[in-house]
Amino acid sequence: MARVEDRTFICCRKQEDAGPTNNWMDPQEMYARLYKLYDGSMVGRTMYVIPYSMGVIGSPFAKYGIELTDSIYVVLNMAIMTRVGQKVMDALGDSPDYIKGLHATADIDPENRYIVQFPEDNTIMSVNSAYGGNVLLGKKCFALRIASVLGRDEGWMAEHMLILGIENPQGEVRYLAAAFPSACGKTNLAMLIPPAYYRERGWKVWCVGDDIAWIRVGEDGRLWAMNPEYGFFGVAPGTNEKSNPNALATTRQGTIFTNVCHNLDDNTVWWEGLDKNPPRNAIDWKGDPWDGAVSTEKGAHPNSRFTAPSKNCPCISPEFENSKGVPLSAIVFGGRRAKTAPLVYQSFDWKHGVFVGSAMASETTAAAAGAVGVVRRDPMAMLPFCGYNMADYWQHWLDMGETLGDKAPKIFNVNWFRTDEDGHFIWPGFGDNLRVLEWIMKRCFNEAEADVSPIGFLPRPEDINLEDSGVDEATLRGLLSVDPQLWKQDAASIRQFYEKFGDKIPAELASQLEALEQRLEQ
Ligand code: SAT
Ligand code: MN
Repeated sequence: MARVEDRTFICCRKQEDAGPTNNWMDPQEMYARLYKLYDGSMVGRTMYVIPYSMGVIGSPFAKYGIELTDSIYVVLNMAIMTRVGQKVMDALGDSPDYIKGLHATADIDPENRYIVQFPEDNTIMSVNSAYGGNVLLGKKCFALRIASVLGRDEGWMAEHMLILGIENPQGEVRYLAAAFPSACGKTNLAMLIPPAYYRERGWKVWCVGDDIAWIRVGEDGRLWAMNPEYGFFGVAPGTNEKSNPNALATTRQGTIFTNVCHNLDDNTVWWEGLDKNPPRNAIDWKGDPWDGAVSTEKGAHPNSRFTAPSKNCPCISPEFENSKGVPLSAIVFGGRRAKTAPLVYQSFDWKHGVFVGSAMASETTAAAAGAVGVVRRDPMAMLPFCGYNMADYWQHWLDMGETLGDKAPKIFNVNWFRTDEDGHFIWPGFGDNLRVLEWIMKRCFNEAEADVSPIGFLPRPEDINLEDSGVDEATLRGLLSVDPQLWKQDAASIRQFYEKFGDKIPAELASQLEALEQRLEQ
């Protein structure tokens, strides 16, 4: 039903290379442990061989994998999420240059569940799980954990980012990539529908990807991002005609639903937050009879999913199949912060932007187990997905900035989740987030002003278009306010987080933190 971070390992020879935020075990020890679990586990089952491509088959930026599995569920999901089949074998030819993946369902025993990356062997092994993120090995295991290591070695970046294009009334399309921790609405932002005011004036938003971006320096010296996936693996609960009509439309055909509620009357699916008419004659996600009018249990699992082909999406970008990807004007980080982070700010430059990404954080919500309002650091939304030492990963970001020079995209931070004294969200979010993205894009093309603050460049309230939004300028002023006391606390918590990495912390980030502390004092 979910990824299991405590059972996910990075097994490279030196523990230091996995870093303090990954589970580690010596590769030989781990192989020995795993072989015992795999031994005999597929007896009597069907072995499936899935050749798959991350990226457009045959393109110089594609990378290939072969996954062995005993699960037809994995086969059918992989055939939606990635490009699969003979064409991949043809493109690969005799080359040994592919990622080896082995998945065995075994007894789905949580005590013996392992999701293991061997970055030095280009190998992934997964056993005793049947959940997408643990078994569709092209996704988090390959396209993020293994690929982040390949990116470090080969001079590119594998990031946990959506990619979208914003078309203005002049018909220019400008692209951004954005990283958010889970439960911050990445898929919704990737498929954003502009508010009526914007639609009437010709604005459009194009989705290139909702989860993973492979990013390279192009021939023109700019950063180009492509989505290596071929489908969406989206959370079902909460997806509805208001929150994300494009996602709903995407699931109208060729889609696999996992752990949702099955309406037996009309053979459709249902989940909490789809509409206010739960089915009466249904089977819940566990397979038991379920009546939405009387049941106190959930019909769908909170992490129930749809697996849908990207090409079904009404707003899929015409550049989706462009193997080079799209040129990035902006990189956006974000999180869920009730008070600290303003609606949007821009970093002073690339290095400061890397600092902002390294300090990314989100406050826990009531939706997850544990205390509410606790700050969790999730740098670049990569904490569970970086295949090597996170401090080295930050250094790689800094190095990429050196390569890019003045062609580097501008880096921003957004927070859609500021709350008032009663805990209500102040900013309307969803389609109205385009108002913020418009300012971001204008900043990238020197078309908008900004104020200097201790944390970065802030929009002046008049720079964000509030026409028809229901938000007044005083409210916006509040959303953009920066409380130095809260920021001093945050800086202290960043300092504490950095200590985990010892002297591996890039000197540049240590001095960025000091500079922030000094600006706050002033
Ligand atoms: O990790 S999954 O791929 O299952 C879903 C996600 O967190 O994006
Ligand atoms: Mn994700």
